[in-house]
Amino acid sequence: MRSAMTGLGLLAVVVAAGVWAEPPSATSQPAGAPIAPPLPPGALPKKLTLDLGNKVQMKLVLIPAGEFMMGSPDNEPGSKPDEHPQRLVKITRPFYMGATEVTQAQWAAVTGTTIRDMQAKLTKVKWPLRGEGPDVPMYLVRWNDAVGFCGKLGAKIGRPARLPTEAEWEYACRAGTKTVYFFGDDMKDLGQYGHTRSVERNRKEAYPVAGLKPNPWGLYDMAGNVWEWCHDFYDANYYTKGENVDPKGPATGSKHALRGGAWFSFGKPRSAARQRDNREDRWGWGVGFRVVVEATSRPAASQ
Ligand SMILES: [Ca+2]
Repeated sequence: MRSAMTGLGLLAVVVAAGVWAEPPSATSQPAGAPIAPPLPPGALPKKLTLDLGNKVQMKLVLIPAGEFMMGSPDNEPGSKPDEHPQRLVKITRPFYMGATEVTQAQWAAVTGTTIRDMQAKLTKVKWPLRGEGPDVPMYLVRWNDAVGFCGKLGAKIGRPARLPTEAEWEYACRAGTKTVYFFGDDMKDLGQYGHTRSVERNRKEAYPVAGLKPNPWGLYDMAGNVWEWCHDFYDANYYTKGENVDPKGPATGSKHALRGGAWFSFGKPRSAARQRDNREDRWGWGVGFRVVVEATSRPAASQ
């Protein structure tokens, strides 16, 4: 029955108190592309739960529009030049962000493939699996793999899905905070919020998602567990160029931005810390992603 439903493109999307069925849209949209007028503040459900089939769900939380100071102050201990100067960035549209990193169960429900399938695709280094299970975050994904997942997810739910921009990621991570971490300035509290080897030195694999406390906006594992791909090409100097309203990153580049640190990181997953990569295998066992779904007044397919 479920496969027949899928064939008809009738996949239920559960939103807060309501349920509707809708046809899928053709593709995902580029980051920030106009989709539909945003609803007035307060009119959007605070949470979105997507039914992906096979009893697999994806929970997302509403991130409000707003503005924040992106980057770190010059005197923040451990900060890097690519986080400077701090700049006021405006996010003009609310959006839904995955409450967790995409899990292996969610990956399988959307793509029909497993982490072992992805492992078999590795060509340069045959990394062993570093955590396997339905609630373990998906990794061994290149940027293109993550974008492909978002496209399939968007088609499945009938709403545009994509990777967060780097600005959206940091805005959501900070969740209104101005401290080094979203939980304050003191690294000693990291163990309550983030999985890294700074907390558990001998850890050998990723953790199931949402095992620790979320950030103030309900996002889990924004510090640690797996690195998270962002939409943007990485450019250390991009934010010195005045791109301050819904910035999407450079138009071209050779590397993409990563955020948040991973379970094997010894470094400090400060909210402003940036990382990047283009290598297909080097980071494969520690890089995953979370998705953004556009918050629109109507499903994209009905526009
Ligand atoms: Ca993470």
